[in-house]
Amino acid sequence: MSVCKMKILIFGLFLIGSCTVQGAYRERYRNLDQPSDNPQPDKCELKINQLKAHLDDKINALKLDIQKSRNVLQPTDNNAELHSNIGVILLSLKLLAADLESFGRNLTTIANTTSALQQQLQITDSIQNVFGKPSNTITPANCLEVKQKNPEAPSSIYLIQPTLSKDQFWVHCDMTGKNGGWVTIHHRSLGEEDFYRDWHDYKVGFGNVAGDYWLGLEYIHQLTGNQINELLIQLVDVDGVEKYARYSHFSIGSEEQGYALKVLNGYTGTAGDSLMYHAGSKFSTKDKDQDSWGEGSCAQSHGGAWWYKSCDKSNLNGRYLPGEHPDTLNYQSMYWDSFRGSNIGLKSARMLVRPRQEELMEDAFGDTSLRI
Ligand SMILES: [Ca+2]
Repeated sequence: MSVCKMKILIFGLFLIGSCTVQGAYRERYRNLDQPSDNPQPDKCELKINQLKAHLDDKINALKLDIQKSRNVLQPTDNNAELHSNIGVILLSLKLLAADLESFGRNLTTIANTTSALQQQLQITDSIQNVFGKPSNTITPANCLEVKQKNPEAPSSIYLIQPTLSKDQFWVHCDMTGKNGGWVTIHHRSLGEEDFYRDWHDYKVGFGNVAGDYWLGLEYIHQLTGNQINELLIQLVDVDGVEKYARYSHFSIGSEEQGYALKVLNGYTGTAGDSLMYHAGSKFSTKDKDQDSWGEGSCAQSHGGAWWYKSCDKSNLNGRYLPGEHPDTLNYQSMYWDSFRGSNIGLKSARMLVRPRQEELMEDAFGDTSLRI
């Protein structure tokens, strides 16, 4: 074969190879440049798979071209320049083929990722179909934040996450009147829930958040442990008389601190102060005696769970015994000493907390719009 023929053949081979490669790239751009009227993951995945299959065919065709070239273009003379050109062109074709293979592998990865994304979207859709779409905003830390974000928010059950809490949890928020934003931590008005329970139950809470319930010491700590809160206690006796006790400063400690009533101050109200006696005391249950009565267990003796000292001037987790009861049951009912005494059980009681704010303290003093 003459040098001239060889050069033409090489040039032709180069054109063939270039056309094959350029065709493959044109095909790629043609596919990728097509307008996407609906970029859904399933359509993207289909398109990628089609493109990959097409490129695989092109790569295989190119490999065959290269192999044929090797067979045809084996140098037969000692033209060093020609040999060198052949070598360079073959090497370029090899590199192009390698690039295409790499490109194909990347497309495979993209296809797999797209498939996984599609599955995630399907799972998310399923969850949203059951629970509704989540809010784009951060979960409120307490009911006051719920109220501030939406002044028209009604009294209801809301999901909150205090800054001390790792998890979200449901609470009842009282949004009554302009001074709402209270988290209900304790509520009894039906007497259907057993409140004579152990430490674990008082720690994690129990009852129906929409009815009679105890929020749980751990949650109360998370709500009140790192900021000044106020506490509102609402009481109703069997005659329907309503009283309240309000404390401008309220906080309970951690479990390591026995969920002690570590901050309590600033009483105002109409029910009288029957809680200050308990300030500083740890919480006690029937199976965890942390009171200061050395001879016995206040929780067992008085049938409840409270910040017993030795022992109590209030017992809102005591037995549900509305009205007057015999002396043998003295101190055992849900009572508030400065309201109706220790031998008359109340009909309803609620305890509510919210972050303390000066303007709310002034406005809400004696707020009669709050109802149990
Ligand atoms: Ca004791």
